[in-house]
Formats: sequence, structure tokens, C-alpha cells
Amino acid sequence: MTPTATASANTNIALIKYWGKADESLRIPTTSSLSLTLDATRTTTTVSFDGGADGADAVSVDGARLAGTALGRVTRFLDLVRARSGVTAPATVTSTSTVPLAAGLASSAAGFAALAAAASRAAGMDLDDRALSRLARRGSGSAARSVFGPLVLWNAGTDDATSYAEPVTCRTDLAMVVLVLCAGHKPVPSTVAMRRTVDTSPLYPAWVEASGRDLGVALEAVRDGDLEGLGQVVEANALGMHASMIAARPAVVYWLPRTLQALQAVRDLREAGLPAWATIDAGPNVKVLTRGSSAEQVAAALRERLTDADVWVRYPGGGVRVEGARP
Ligand code: 2P0
Repeated sequence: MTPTATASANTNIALIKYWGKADESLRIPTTSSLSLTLDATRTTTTVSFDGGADGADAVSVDGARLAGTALGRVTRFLDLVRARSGVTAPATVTSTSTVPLAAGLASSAAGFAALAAAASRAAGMDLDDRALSRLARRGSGSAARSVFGPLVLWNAGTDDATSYAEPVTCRTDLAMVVLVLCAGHKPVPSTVAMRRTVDTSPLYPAWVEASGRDLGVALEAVRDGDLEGLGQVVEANALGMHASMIAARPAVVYWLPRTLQALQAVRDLREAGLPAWATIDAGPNVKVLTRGSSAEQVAAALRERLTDADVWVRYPGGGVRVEGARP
């Protein structure tokens, strides 16, 4: 029988960001990061080590066959699984996602977490969650966090064994309002933008230093159920990350005019007394951290102010699921 397995994972949004690698090939980050896994953002992936097509891996995402760099990245990841498991056959990989890939919703995090779980299971490896997080990390750094939910800490670590994510207890009622301001593909891939920031931005070392402190503040706020304290440090950490990118040479500017409009709208909501703090990833879209019980109200207020935006409410979600293995 052909070894086959199916697994799914949700996307996650970093509250304290991952930006920069200490080791590029192992994807060891410069800083630890904290994220919220979202519900209703699952990517489901089936891997079959069935010989693929024409002697190579055949990968399709939402019905489209991957080629070139995108295919190469998946093949390199599958090579890792083949090397560890002893399976030698090329694979057929079929992936479908419940959110548009171009929406800037951290699709690689869900994609590589689901791929890591499905490929390792299909190859007969029985990995525990920590080992799965370490494997997912090799595909895309943020995928290490999508193995778990809802609140997740990725310990930067110093080598392959010590760089993994783990869940963090969270009793705070959190939600994210996602503002899709522009659904186009990003002009600079995040891996490239990260490298450029690390190598050339005079502001990057300052952000790294601040981020270590930010993580401590965020974890304390989570522990104390202090949403305002968490929101403030979340927004500051993301804006500092973007400041370091903008100072790279040449500059990495993901923001569009509507990104600034959205930041202003979030500030207006706060002044009106609503719990809302912005975060931005490697793209122009803005995600708004809020209280779960206020999320619909925050979304409605943002729809009123940003009439062109697609506004989604997402609540905390769970980690990886292997079909037939876990509920
Ligand atoms: C994060 N981002 O913490 C940060 C914040 C975007 C901005 O993780 O090079 O696709 O594959 O390890 O995980 C996006 O970067 O990068 C990301 P690679 P990844 O969510």
C-alpha cells in the first residue's frame, strides 16, 4: 500500500514577532516569538509517497501545480523527511486552504505545519509535538508555531534541538480582526526581506534588544489577564519591526497608504474606548488584536471607517490535526 497521510493546521499571527535568523539553513531565529493561532484558517494537506509525477514530487495547492522556487522549497522539505525516514520515493502533495493564499494571512505557517505532519506520518515517523514543531520550522519559521494553539511561544533556542514552539496558558479572552486591505502578492518575499534587514538595517540590533524585553512584558500581561498591557506591547513590537525594515538598504516597505489609514482607524477606536491594537506582518494588511467579546463591535467600527477593506473576525484556534489520529 502507498504510504499516505492527511493533516491540517491553522495560520497564526505573531504578537511578538519573528524577524531574522541566526542560522539560515536551520531556520534558527534571532529572537523568540509569541503568537495566536487563529480558527477557521486551516490548510489541509495530503502526502503520498507514490512516486510523484515523472520521477519528481508533484505538488498542487488549491488546484494549481507548483513549479520553480515554490516547488523547490517543498521538495527540499520532503528531502529532509525522506533522509530521516528512509523513504526514497517522490511524493504527490495536495493542499487546500480555507483562506485565500494571497490574503497575506501567513499561509506558509499553516502550509508547512500541515505538510510536516502529513509527510512525517506518511513516511512512518511518529513524532511528538515538539519534534513536529522542530521539523515544521525547517519549512518556514512561523510554521513551528502553527503546530500548537491557541497561544504559542517559539523559543529561539541555539540549535536544531532547542528551537521549538510550545503552548502557553492563556485565560485572556482574545480575538483578531483581520483587515484585508490588499490581496496581491508581496513585493519582497519575507525570507529575502528578513535577510536584508539583518544584514543592512542599522535599526535591527535595537529592535532585537527591544523584542526580548517586549516578550517578557507580553508574557506577564498574558499571565495577569492585562489585555491593554498586551495590546500596547504587541503594537509597539510590530511597528518597531517595520521601522527596522524601512531602515534596511534598500528599504523594505510593505505599507501602502491604506495601511496607514487602518493604523489611524485603530487609534481612533482606542480613543473611542474600544480595545484594539494593530499588528502588521510581511505585507500591507493590518490585524487587530482585541477582546473576544468585543470583536464583532470592533469589526463593525472598522468596516464603517475602512469601506474598501475585507474585514474578518477570527477567534483563537487549535493546532495541527492528523486525520484519523486525533479529534
Ligand atoms: C512572524 N513573519 O513572526 C513574522 C512577522 C512575518 C512578520 O514569520 O523565512 O514565512 O520561511 O522562516 O515564517 C514570516 O516569515 O519566514 C513571518 P521563513 P516566515 O509571524
